[in-house]
Amino acid sequence: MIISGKELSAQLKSDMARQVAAFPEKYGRVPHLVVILVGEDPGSVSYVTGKAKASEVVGIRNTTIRKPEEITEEELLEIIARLNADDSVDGILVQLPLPRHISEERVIAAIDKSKDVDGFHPLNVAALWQKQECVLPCTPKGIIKLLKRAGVEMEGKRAVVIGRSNIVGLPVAKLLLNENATVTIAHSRTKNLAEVTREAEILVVAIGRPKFVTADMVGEGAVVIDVGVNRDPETGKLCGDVDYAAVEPKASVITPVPGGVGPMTICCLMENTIECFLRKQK
Ligand code: L34
Repeated sequence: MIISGKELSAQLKSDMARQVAAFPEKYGRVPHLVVILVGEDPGSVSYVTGKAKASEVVGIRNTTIRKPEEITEEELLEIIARLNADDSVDGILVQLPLPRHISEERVIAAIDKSKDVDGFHPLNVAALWQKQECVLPCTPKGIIKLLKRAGVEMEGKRAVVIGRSNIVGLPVAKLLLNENATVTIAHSRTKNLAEVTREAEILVVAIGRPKFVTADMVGEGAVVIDVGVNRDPETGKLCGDVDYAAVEPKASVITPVPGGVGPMTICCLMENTIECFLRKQK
């Protein structure tokens, strides 16, 4: 079974569009998301464009601020301070990665926690790990939604996450734990990785290398979630971290790239923006 993130995200966005359509009358305005893009990385440009398009579909106001690669950290922090103080802004997202002369850590920490639609702010991350109310990071949230939609029971299952980034690996492991899966976090330096991953009933791959997961690494009937967005070095086409053609026959459930986790990330960003907006209304 192939789980389409494209299809599920389209359904969820149309539900949200109906919800948001009632906001002008109820609250006097619609949610407002500001996305900041520094530089011209083609991948980032494409994702930020996807965020603007999804906003349009859902009926969220979107402002995309594009700044050149050479912007200084101070200038970027000033923009964030201005958006923090602006009551008409509900969500602020700075597209990552940033150029090397800018500290991602400082930039993320500068965003007001109540407008942190990515769920990347240290206070949001702490709240997640302490089981307090928080904004859930978009990609991990989208993965759990996909698994639930596919009818995958997580409780009691052995889940293996490959990757330990702040954006995906660590939070997705935490969300799987919250669903009562037993979680192993593996990474590029895990010894005998294939032995570990073959035991996984649910395998989440977020390592960022094309065709990293080969058929011998996957157990028969496993649920495989591919978070990778890479360019295939041979064809130049978008591909995941999983050798899809080889792994698909062994998997009971698998997400494609494109059309799997990516669209769910954007869909959950829309949800988080609405959530931040609603928290401000009385
Ligand atoms: N601040 N930076 C911040 N927040 C995020 O949530 C992200 N991420 C990651 C990179 N940097 C970020 C994204 O938006 C990755 N990411 C992302 C979002 C959407 C898609 C992929 C990655 C996506 O829509 N992928 C489509 C294909 C898009 C294409 O053709 O280029 C897919 O079907 O997978």
